[in-house]
Amino acid sequence: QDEQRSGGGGSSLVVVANRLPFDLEQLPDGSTRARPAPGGLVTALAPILSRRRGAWIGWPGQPDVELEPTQNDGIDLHPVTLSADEVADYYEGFSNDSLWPLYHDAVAESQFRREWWDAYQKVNRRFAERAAEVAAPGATVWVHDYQLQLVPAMLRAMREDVRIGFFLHIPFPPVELFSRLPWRSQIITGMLGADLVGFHLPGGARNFVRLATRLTGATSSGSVLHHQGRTIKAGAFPISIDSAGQSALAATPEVHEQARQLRSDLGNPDKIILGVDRLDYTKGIDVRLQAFGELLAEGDPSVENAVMVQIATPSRERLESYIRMREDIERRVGAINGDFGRIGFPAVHYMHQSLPREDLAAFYVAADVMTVTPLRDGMNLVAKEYVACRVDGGGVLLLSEFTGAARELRTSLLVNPYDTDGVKEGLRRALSMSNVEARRRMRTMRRQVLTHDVDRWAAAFLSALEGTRDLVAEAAAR
Ligand code: ADQ
Repeated sequence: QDEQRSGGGGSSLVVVANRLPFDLEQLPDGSTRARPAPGGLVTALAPILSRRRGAWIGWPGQPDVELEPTQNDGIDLHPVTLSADEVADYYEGFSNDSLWPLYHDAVAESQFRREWWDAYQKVNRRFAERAAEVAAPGATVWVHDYQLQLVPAMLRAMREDVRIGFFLHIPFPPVELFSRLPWRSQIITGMLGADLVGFHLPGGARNFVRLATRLTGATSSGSVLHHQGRTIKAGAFPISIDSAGQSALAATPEVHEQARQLRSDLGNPDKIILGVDRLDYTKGIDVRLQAFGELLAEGDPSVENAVMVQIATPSRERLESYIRMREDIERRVGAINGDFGRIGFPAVHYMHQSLPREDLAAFYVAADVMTVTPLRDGMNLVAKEYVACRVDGGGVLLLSEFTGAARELRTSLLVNPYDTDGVKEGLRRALSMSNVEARRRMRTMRRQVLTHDVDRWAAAFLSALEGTRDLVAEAAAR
C-alpha cells in the first residue's frame, strides 16, 4: 500500500534523460532488444545504476513506437513514447530551435513558437509521470539537460519524498539573453523543483541564482536559494570522460597501427590537423576552415606539409539552420580544395559520418594538431578525448576560450574563435611548436584529464545531492 501511494516503483536511483543510452528495437515475437549506443554518460552511470538497481527513463530514438520496459546490464530501461509531431515540436522545435541557440550566446537566431512550448510542457509531464511511477520511496532522481527543465518541479508536485538533482549539459546564459525567452519564469520555476541544480561552470550557476531571484521571488545566500519553503543548491560540476578507458584504447597496437596507416593514406604529411565535432553551428568548424584556408593562401604551411581532416557527425538534419550550415561548411571545404588541392591530395579531408570509437581514437593518435574552436560550448569532450589519447605525450591542442574545457586545459593554445587573425596565429604556432614545448603542455593537460574523469564527476554530483539533505535539516532547525 505504501508503495502504491509513493508511486509503486522499486528503483532507488533513477536517471531521466531525453535519450535512453541504448537503441531499442522490437523483435517479431514482441520482445525488445537493446543495442548499446554507449556514450560517456552511461559509461559513468552504469556501475552505480546496476549497484543500486537503477533505472533510466528516456526516448528510444524512434517516433511512434511503444516499447515495454526492459533490462540491460542491470539497468531497468523505461522507454518514453514520442509521436512524430512531438519529436518535431518538443525536440527539434523547442529544445533545438528555441533553447539551444539561446543558451549558446544566441549565435543563431532562436525561433519561439507557442505550439512548441505546449509540446515541451506535455512531454516534460510525461517524463515526470514516468519518474514518479518508477522511483522507490525516498529515491534519488537525476534529471538531465535542457530538454527536461520542467521535470524537477512537475515531479516534486507528484512525489515530495524523492531527492531531485538536475544537471545542464550546455551553457546557462546570462540574464540579458535568457530574459528573451517568453516562458522564462516557467523554466526557472521548473528547475527550482530540484534540490541540486548543476552546471559545468560556476558562471552558469551564478546566472541561474541571479535569474531565480529576479524572476521567481526566490531569495539567495551565495549559491543556496530559498523558494516556497524549500532550499535549492546551485553548483558547478565540470563533466569529463572515461579517461583511463580512452587512454587504454589509444595504447592498443591496433589503434597504433591504424594511426600509422592513416598518416600514410594521407600522403605522409609533416602535420595532420584534425577537427571532430557534431555538425553544429556552435562548433566553429567554419572558423578553423577559414584560418587554414588563409594560411594556405599565404603559403605557410604549404599544402604539401599540412593536411586537415574534419570529421563531422550528422546532427539535427531536419532543422533549417543545420541544413544551411552544412551547405556553408561543404562549400568552404570545396573552395579550399579547389584552390589548393592536387589530384589525389586534397587539402581538407571531410567526412560527414559517425565513426566507431576505435577509428576516432586512431585519428586522435595520428593528429599533430587538434582544433577545437566552438563559438560557445558547455564543456567539449572531444578536447578531453584528444588529451587522453595522447599516450605518447605529444600533440598540440588549439582550444576556444569559450568552451568549458578551456577552464581546465590551461596549457592548451587558447584562441578567441571570433578573431580570425588570432586563430590563424594560434594554428601557425601549433604547427611550428617545438616538441619540448608541446610535451610540456600536454603533460599538464594529461594530468588534469586522467585525474578528473567522468566517474569522479558523477560521484561529486551525487554526493552533493545527498548533501542537500543536510541543507534541508539545517533549514528546518532554523
Ligand atoms: P556535444 O555538443 O555533443 O555535447 P561534445 O562534448 O564534444 O559535444 O561531445 C561529442 C561526443 O561525440 C564526443 O564524445 C565525441 O567523441 C563524439 N563524436 C563527435 N564526432 C564524432 C564522430 N564523427 N563519430 C563518432 N563520435 C563522434 C553536449 C555539450 C557539450 C558537453 C557534452 C557533455 O554541447 O558541451 O561537453 O554535452 O556534457
